[in-house]
Amino acid sequence: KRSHHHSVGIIGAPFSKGQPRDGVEKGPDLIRAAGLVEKLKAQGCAVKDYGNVTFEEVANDEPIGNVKRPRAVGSANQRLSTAVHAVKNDGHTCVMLGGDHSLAIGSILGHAAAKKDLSVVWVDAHADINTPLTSPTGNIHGQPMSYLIHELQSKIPVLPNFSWIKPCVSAKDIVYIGLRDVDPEEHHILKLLGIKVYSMTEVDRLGIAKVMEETCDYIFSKVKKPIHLSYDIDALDPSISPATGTPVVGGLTYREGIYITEHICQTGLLSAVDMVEVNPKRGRTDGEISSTVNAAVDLIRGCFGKLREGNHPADYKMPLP
Ligand code: Z70
Ligand code: MN
Ligand code: MN
Ligand code: MN
Repeated sequence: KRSHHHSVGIIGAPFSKGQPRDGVEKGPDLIRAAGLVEKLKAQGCAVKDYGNVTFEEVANDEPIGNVKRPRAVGSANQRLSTAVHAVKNDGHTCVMLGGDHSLAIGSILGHAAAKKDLSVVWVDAHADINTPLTSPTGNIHGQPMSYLIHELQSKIPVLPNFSWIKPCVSAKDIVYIGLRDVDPEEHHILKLLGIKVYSMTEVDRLGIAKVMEETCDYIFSKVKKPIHLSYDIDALDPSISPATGTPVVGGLTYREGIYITEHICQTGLLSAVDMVEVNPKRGRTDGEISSTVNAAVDLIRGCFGKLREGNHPADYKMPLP
C-alpha cells in the first residue's frame, strides 16, 4: 500500500512516575508544539486530538519491595488504557505521546481491549522486560513488557492498582529492534521465551532493510495481526535524540529510525503507536531539545505515509498551460 487515507487519534499522557527524572511529562505538549497535528494534516491525514489524559494524585505511594510508585503507575495506566480503547473504538490509529515507557502498559492493554491479538514491535535501546522481582532499579518504565506477556504471568507479584492488568500478548508476537542496554535478568527472559530480537548487532550485520523485511515476515508468518509500534526515542542515537532520560551510545541513525516507520506504515496494519521518553529537561541546549522533539515528530509522520522520495495526492492534476 503506497497511499491510503490515515485517520489518526492523538492522546497525550503527561506522566513521569515510571522513572525518577522530572521533565518527561512535558513530552506530549512539546511534540504538539512542534506542529505534529498540522504536519499530519498537511500530509493528508484526518487527525483528532483527544488532549491529555489527567492522572490522579496518589498519596503515600510507598515502594512494594523495590518497585517504585506502583499505585500511581497502576492508576495512570488504567486511565490511559480506557482512553486508548476509546480512540480505537472511534476507528482511529492511536498515537500515544508519553511520558515515560511505563505507559506502554495502558496503551497496549487499551489497544488489546479493542483489537484481539496484537503483534508488538518495540523499538528501544532497552528491553523494558524486567519483572518487579528482577528489576535492578525498581523503575516501572524498565518493566512494562513483563506485565503484558502471557508467558510471564506466573512471575508477577501482586501490586496495588495493578489488579486490572491481565497479560494480552504472546512472546511469539513480539519483535525488539535497537537493543543495546539489556540487564542480565532481561537477557535471560528474552532467551527463555525465545523472543525475536534485532539488537544493534543485527542492525549492523543485516542492515535495517533486512531487519524490517525479517520483522514483517516473522509477525505475519501465521495471521496478519494489527501492529502496536512502541517507540522509545532513546532507540535513536543520542547524537540525534539527546533529550531523554537514559541516552545510550551506539543507537539507530535518524535514517534507520525513519526507515522502521516507513516500512511499518506500508504494511497497512499499523494500529497504534507510542512515542515515549522525550524529556526536555535532559537536553543541555535548545538545539538538543529541538533535535529530539523534531525526530519524534518525523518518526510519527513516517508512520502515517510521509515518504522521503516525496508524496502527492491521489487526485493531483498537473496545471495546464
Ligand atoms: C533498566 C531498568 C530503562 C529506559 C531505562 C533501564 C530501563 N533496564 N528504560 N531507560 N527508557 O531500570 O530496568
Ligand atoms: Mn523504553
Ligand atoms: Mn472493547
Ligand atoms: Mn529506552
